[in-house]
Parts: sequence; structure tokens; C-alpha cells
Amino acid sequence: MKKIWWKEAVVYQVYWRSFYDSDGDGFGDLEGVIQKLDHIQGLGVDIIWLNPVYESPDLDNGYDISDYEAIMPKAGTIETWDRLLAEVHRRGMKLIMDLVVNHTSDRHPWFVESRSSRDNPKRDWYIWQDAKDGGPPNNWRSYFAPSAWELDAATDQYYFHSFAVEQPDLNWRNPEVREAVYGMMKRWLDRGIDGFRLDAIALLAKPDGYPDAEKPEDIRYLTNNPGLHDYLREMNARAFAGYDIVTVGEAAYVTPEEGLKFVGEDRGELDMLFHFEVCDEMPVWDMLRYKRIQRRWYEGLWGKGSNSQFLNNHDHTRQVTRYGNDGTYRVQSAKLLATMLHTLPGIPYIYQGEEIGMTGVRFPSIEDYNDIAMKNRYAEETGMGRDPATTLASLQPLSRDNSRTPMQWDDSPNAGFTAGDPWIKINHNYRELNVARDLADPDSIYAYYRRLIALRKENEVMTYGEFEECPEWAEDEHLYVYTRTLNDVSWLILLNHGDNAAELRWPERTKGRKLRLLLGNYPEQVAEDGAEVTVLRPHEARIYALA
Ligand code: TEU
Repeated sequence: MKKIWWKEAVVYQVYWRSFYDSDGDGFGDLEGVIQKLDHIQGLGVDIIWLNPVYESPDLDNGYDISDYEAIMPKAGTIETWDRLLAEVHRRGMKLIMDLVVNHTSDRHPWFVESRSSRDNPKRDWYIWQDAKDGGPPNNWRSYFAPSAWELDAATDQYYFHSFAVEQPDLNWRNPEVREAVYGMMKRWLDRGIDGFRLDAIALLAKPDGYPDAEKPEDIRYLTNNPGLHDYLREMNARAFAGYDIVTVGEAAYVTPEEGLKFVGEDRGELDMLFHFEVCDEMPVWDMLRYKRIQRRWYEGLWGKGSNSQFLNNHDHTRQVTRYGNDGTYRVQSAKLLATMLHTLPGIPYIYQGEEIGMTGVRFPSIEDYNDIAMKNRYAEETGMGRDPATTLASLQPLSRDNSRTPMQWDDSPNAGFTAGDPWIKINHNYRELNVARDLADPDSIYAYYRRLIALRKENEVMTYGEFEECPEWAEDEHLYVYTRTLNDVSWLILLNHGDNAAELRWPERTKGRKLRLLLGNYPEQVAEDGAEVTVLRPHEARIYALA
């Protein structure tokens, strides 16, 4: 496999509004990120992915951009942003910016012009259609609203929005739009950033004629439409070429075959992608399904293009709550999930707070929530007569606010996140679960992440080693057993993703070889002494070198 710096990286995602508030307004900010860079650097990570900081009415937490070239006052100023970039670089890390080019805010001057009249020169920068049979042009839903179309009364046409009504989609068929976007991207690159996380990138192309969907509730029709890869190739040639950067695309509903089109090293599109076969499509942990997903993506991409590994971000419930055990075995489970993500092939992503095993929340009232996806859904369902309490209970487990509660720095009021009123409630468990506590404990989750990342830095096998499952456990619902091999270096990874201890006969592949434990998530290690079987404790994870 071709070696490149970003393949060897670990990425840390900063959801700045919930990271650290430096001025007491209740929102985290860029100055707060600067003040906490030691925490990030201390983990050993290489790249910071910063969620959108551009000017925005902020209905979807910055994913509704009204000025691509200005910083939202809540986040800070362009001077603070410049200082953040310089501070990140001074510490030998890189910064990638989250960028939304599928849609803008309805307050963006481009859209304000576009909607002003049918013959405005910017009319065709967005997607406008006449009514069909007195209603919207087709039956599509959007991610955040019951219809993907919104009637603009003044000009009597509908505009298209894949997300909220306030997030109109740009018309990528229009070359002027594309040039405007590429120019803006280059201006950010010229400011010295190290790449982009490209939001909702699989949605750029729209189909001819907008045919009705057979099953409108299955919104995959929004994604991967013909023409998408022409745009991405053009974007690469016109905006990215000539910069030593990394790009990662958010690509919902892609298969490995389609994924390769985004990231194939011979394609000139993007460098790596997030697919959502786990986070959007696997509501609860399903080991057999997860193994199948990993197998297929490995076979599809290995040696040809790069994948990423993650189980949560700002849109998904925290991994230890959703996919692990956030009760009795929270610490072991958080470490096991980390071990898995950092030893499977692909670039590992850490979402802020994951490194201390932060958990999801159940707020008592819909008023406590901020997530526009959840609130719109709640309004839609209760509007149709569904019982409010039942609706709330059904939306809580996957509300995006599960991962958006503020970082828990210490046990002082508001978890040390803000001196003011936090924009969203703090998780009530912050007195026991916080960074200060983890820093003081050599066996903490944070300490484990440091070891895991250090191991990756010292051993290329974790990045470039081939992945092979041990077939004996391919169909086991709790045990995940595999090796990574690079030339004569071979590692064995044992994971017991379950609440019960499990006996494991040493895999065939290890016969006659000596095992040296490199890392394990239980402080006290069992002596093996050449025994035939080993017992894995609940949520135990071990990494061995085979000699
Ligand atoms: O998410 C877009 C997305 O396509 C979904 O796959 C996502 O997993 C979904 O929101 C889950 O509920 C991106 C951003 O990450 C998200 O925060 C924004 O709200 C959205 O785009 C619109 O810009």
C-alpha cells in the first residue's frame, strides 16, 4: 500500500460549541479550543477536524452557512481562527475544516437573491420547480422535514432541500455555482488549512426529472445520483490539486463498490470516506453484521483506497452507550471499542469526550433538546396525533443531542465547561465522569487511548498491516478475533464484546508461536503459561505480538 502521512494519522473531532467556553456566554468557542489544545495533543492525535465555524443563523448548529468566508461570532473572530491554526501547527498537528457545499442557509445572499424573482441571475443557483398537480414536484422526504420541497409563495415555485426547509440545496448542475465553491475552497486552503471534511457530499447530484419514489420513507434516493463523481473529479482538479491536504467525504448509503469511486487512489476524487453502514443503518450492536461490514469494506478498499473507522460523531449517540455497555462495564467497554477501532484497517476518528467514555443522555422534556432533526420529527409525529410522551421516548435514544452535551472537564459546576449558562444541559454524571479524574488515574480510558495511539505511532503494522479474521470465530456473536500482518510482524487482536466471560481456544494461526501481550484493557493480566485456552473477561480486549 502506498504510504502517505494522513494514512498514519489519528483524527480528533472538535465539536467546538460543546468543547470549552472561554468567555462565559454558554457556548464553546475557538479561544476555548486553543486553551484546551494540550488535552488534544496529549492524546497523541495528528489531525483535528473542526465542525463548521462559518457565519450561520445556526439552526442546524453551523450546517446552515450564510457566509462561507466569515466566522460565526459565537465561535469567535477570524483573528482567533488564525491563531488556532497557528497553534495547531506549532504543535505539529493539522487542521481540517468541515465544509457544507450541498446546501447553504436560506439567509445566504445567494439564496436571498435566488428567491427574489424568477428572472434573478442567481435563480438557477438553487433548484426551483413548478408545482405538480397542485402540490410539490415529487413525493420525496428530506432528512429533516416531511417534504424535500418548499413552496415559495412570492414566486410560486418550489425549492429543493435535502435537510431542513432553511437549508436549500445548491444547484450543482450550474457551472457558476461550482466555480464559486471551488474559489471559496481555495481561499481557505490558501489560509493554510490541511484539508476538508466534506459534509453530505454524496448528495450533490440530483436525478433528471425528479421521479416519485416508490418508498418515500427510504431516503436513499437523495444520494449517489448520476453525475456525482464528475463533480468530485472536477472539485479535485479545480480546488484541491497542488495542495498537500487530506479530504474526507461524508457519504451516506454507499456500498464498498460505490465507496471505491470516491476514494480510489487512481480516481482523483477524495482521500477517504465515512460510510454509514454502521452509524445510520445498525441501530444497536450486532456483532455478526459488524464483522460482515468490516469484511466487505476491507475487500472492497484495501490497497486501493482508504476507509475511516468510527462509531460516533456529533450526529450519533455516543458509542459506549449505543454500541457498548455504559453501566457496569463502561470503562472496559469504552476501551474495547477503542481497541477495535484502532486495530481495524482504516483511519481512526475520535469524537470529543469519547476518550473519557462519555455517555448519552435522556432529557425529561422536548424543551431540553436542541437537535433540529429530532425537534422537527417530534412536531411532525405529535402533529399527526401521536402521544407526546411516547414520541419523546422513541426519539431519545438516537437524538443527536446525545453526543452534543458539553465536554466534562472536572467536577466543578457545569463540568468546568462554562462559567455561564450552557447552551445545552450538561450530562448529570459529570461529577464522576470527567477529564480531571481520568488524568489522575493511570488505568483510565484517557490513559488507555494514549497507549493505543502511541502503539500505532510506533508500529506500522497497525496502519499498513493486512487484516485477516481468524475463521474459528467468524460466526461468534461476541468474540472478534483477527490478525494484522506486515511482512514478518504479526499481531493478534482478541475482543470479547459481551457482558459474560468467554473461553477462547488459541487460534490455529498462533500454534507454535509465542505471544507477547502489548496492550490489554484489564489492569491485572492473566498468566497464560502455554495453556490451551484463555478466558476473556467481560468486554476484555487484548493485543498480542506473535513471535
Ligand atoms: O449529516 C448528514 C447526513 O447525511 C446523515 O447521514 C447524518 O448521519 C444524519 O444527520 C443522522 O441523523 C451532516 C452533518 O453531519 C449534520 O450534522 C448536518 O445536520 C447535516 O449534514 C446537514 O448539513
